[in-house]
Amino acid sequence: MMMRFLTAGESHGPGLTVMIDNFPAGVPISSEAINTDLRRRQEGYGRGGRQKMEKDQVKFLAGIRFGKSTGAPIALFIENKDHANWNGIMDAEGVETDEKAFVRPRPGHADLAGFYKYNLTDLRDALERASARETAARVAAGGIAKALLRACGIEVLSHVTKLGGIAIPQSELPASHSSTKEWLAFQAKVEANDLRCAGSEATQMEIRTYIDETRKNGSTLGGEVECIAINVPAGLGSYVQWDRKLDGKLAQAVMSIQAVKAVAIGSGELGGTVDGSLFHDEIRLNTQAAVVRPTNRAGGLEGGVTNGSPVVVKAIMKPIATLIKPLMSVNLQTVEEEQAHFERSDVTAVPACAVVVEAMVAVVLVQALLDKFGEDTLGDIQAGMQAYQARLAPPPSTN
Ligand code: EPS
Repeated sequence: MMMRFLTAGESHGPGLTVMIDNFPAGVPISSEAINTDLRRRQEGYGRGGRQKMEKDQVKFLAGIRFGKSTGAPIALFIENKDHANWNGIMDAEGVETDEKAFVRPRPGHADLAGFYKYNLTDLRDALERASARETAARVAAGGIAKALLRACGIEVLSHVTKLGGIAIPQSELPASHSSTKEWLAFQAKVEANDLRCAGSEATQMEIRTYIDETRKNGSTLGGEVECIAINVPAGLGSYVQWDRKLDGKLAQAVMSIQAVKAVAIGSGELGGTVDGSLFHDEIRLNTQAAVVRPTNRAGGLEGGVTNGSPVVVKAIMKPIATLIKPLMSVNLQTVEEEQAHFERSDVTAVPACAVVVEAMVAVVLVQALLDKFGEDTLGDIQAGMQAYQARLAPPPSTN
């Protein structure tokens, strides 16, 4: 059985619940690291009013004892502080009032899908569950996954590469083959600004100004983020069957994030525009006769299997569908054209999306790691990794 997680919870319900099944015993887990990620997800220039109300904190309900996983299912809870303001609307029991029914679906959101699929008369049920509030639960699950990866020497990082069509210039981006130390220094630099990007002050200013203008115009912005997992051993995933290819699994997990519309592995898009000699990463030997890959356009994956280079996943987020100046829609009660519903929105959540991508990538890497090295205890996994790495001689190294 593969490690997996499920979430439950509405955006304005009492809170979000996460259940993680098949997670190994003995993994050191701290609420502090998870709360740091939850805070990172709430931040970022362009966020809206909801984030000022919430102070997301994880509560451990099961599966963790004295700071370590026990092997039992892990249950987590994150409270929605805003729930207190939704009395009479988000009650689990009682009688529904029609007056406040939400009947004008937002183009780009799940509202109309909820009407078709679940026969909803109040589209709130779609809004509540499809809302990106659910990504807080994913980040908590990702925090548990990251704890295991960290114990195995793997770190998952991220940064914003484009926002509202403004790209961080190539010269300001990191080289994809930097050492671990360089990556960690890069991440610290990214964390220090509210766009979570590597851009210069001038680039950041340009982006912030564009976000401010878009807010005034009543609209929203999307962008692109990049997630990098470093020290991932070669050999995770498999090329032998379509549903065992790790690039495919990563794409599915990242594409499932609210508002993500495109996913690429490494420099995937470049592959459609240059010839093979400019795309593929040469296989060379360093002075210690270890196999090295001087470039990483493959994003650490060849044949759906990790190759020892950092695993690089890019995600493109569309602009948030809830617009202050709404697009046209149809009132499903009166069957007349009207503007779509507006409640509250962010101008952009691209910096937050980067943190959510980290979480989803971490979960998929944990699944692949457990598939290769067993899934019962951290000690067995670490011993398996050591023996495996000893077999890989000379070991693939990107440093
Ligand atoms: C979000 C919480 C939501 C939105 C946003 C993301 O809270 P509320 O609906 O109460 O404002 O701020 O989600 C959307 C705009 C959306 O369309 O899903 C969060 O916690 O990330």
